[in-house]
Amino acid sequence: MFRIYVATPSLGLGFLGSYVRQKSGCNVEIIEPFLQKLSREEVIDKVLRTEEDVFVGLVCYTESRFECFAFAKEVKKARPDATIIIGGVHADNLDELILKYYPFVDIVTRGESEETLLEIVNKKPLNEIAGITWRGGGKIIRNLERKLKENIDEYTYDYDLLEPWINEWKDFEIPVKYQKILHIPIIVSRGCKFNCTFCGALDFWRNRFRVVSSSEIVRRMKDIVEKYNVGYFRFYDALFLGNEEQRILEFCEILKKSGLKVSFRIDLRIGTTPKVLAALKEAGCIVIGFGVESASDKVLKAINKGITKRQIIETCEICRKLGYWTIGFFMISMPSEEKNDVAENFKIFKYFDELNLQFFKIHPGTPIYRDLRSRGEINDDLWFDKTKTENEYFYCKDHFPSAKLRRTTVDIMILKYYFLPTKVMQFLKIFLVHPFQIAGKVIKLIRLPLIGRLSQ
Ligand code: B12
Ligand code: SF4
Repeated sequence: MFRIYVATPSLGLGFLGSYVRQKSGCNVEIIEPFLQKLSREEVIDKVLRTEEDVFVGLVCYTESRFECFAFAKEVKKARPDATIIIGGVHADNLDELILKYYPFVDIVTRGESEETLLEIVNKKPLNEIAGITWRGGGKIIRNLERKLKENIDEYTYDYDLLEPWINEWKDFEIPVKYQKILHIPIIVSRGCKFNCTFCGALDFWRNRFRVVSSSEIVRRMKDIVEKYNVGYFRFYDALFLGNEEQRILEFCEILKKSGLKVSFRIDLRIGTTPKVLAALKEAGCIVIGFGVESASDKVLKAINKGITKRQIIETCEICRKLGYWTIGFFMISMPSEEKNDVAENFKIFKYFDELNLQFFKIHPGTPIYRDLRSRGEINDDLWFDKTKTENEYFYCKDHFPSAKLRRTTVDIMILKYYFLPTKVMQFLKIFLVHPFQIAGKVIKLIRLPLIGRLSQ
């Protein structure tokens, strides 16, 4: 199973591979071409050398969709007997169209896919497998939806599938002193209880939020520390433990009692209470990411973020007092945003230790997309027309005024931010430990446009 050009090991593939291997005993190989530095030809060669029945699964994100399909096409050409399976968040919404546009794709799995993939690999008749869209008798057939499991403790992630290169993975957004210890990515929940209009999480996880029990999370952490001598966990959950106060306090208590001494990073909501922030700090949390998106109350309201500029500042100040390293995730070109709203963002950057800036892009399955589609202003052909990819940023100009801002205007604002004395000092410190990382960032800074390219 493989995925294209992403620096973080795929969490989805890890869960799928682990489950299928545990339940069927078949051989599973996860290929991360980017992390393993493998060329397209080398990956295809691996497929060609496989002697048994070949099931080739590909992750499909909106951003990587064209590479994903180009790859699938080449694999099918090289190995016509291979079953090409596409899964992941982009495919979930466009299953039938993907099969219509791309004859080399055999099956699209919709939503959570551990059970679905297991049944495919076990060769259950395709018409009996819930949650797939496939080809049968010259037609595209959409089977019934798969019911989600209540308890996700059973879905585990076997890191040995990522050996030996898992030890090379690093979270570069954190303080330098923590970059010397071994890192590992982890995720312990599925879904989100909020409904920001630009996000597809609610739709993809069928309006459900599920989380692994706190005692099981701590057991997994202990196990990973014993096996890999890891000292730093990056939790990739959209919001750590759903941002539920009681659940987080219980987790901190169990972690403390376990005697495990590790550092970790999580994402939380702006407005999280001082009590929760203090408990997490005591338990070993050192870095918190906040999905801020904008510092303009008007924009925050338009995207249904449910937070205010005042709360952003208050939460950052509490974090500063507690000694956290904070990362602010911002987006530019949001609905209703104008030039002065963008300027608001720049005023608030100083409250964060690290920033992650992106230009807003529209995605299928999001409330914004559905709204525009229902008004006839956009249609699904967009996802299949390569000439329109750049337009994903800007085609909604009438609705998103700041999308009209020239890229260079925003890039200059960013450059000014990165040349603030505090930022220059921070870069210098990191340079002493990781010269190549900083050299890479500087090259990216010089090569405008900047935005969206500064994150990992
Ligand atoms: C964690 C996360 C990340 C991590 C990814 C970690 C990783 N390497 O896996 C990081 C921070 C790297 C990340 C980056 C981005 N992310 Co993100 N991310 C998430 C998040 C918060 C959770 C995903 C999750 O729960 N994973 C857990 C596993 C179990 O789920 P999964 O990966 O989806 O895999 C399951 C199924 O999708 C399916 N499946 C997946 N792959 C395959 C392959 C096959 C063959 C099969 C059969 C099935 C299958 O089965 C898996 C197991 O059930 C979601 C939001 C949310 N709450 O859902 C957004 C989300 C997935 N991300 C999103 C986006 C936009 C991005 C970025 C483009 C952001 C950016 N502008 O840079 C990047 C690019 C990602 C990329 N190209 O890889 C969007 C996706 C929109 C889209 N249509 O593509 C989401 C939905 C949030 C949103 N804003 O709407 N992300
Ligand atoms: S952006 Fe984050 S908080 Fe908002 S719905 Fe998506 S995952 Fe949830």
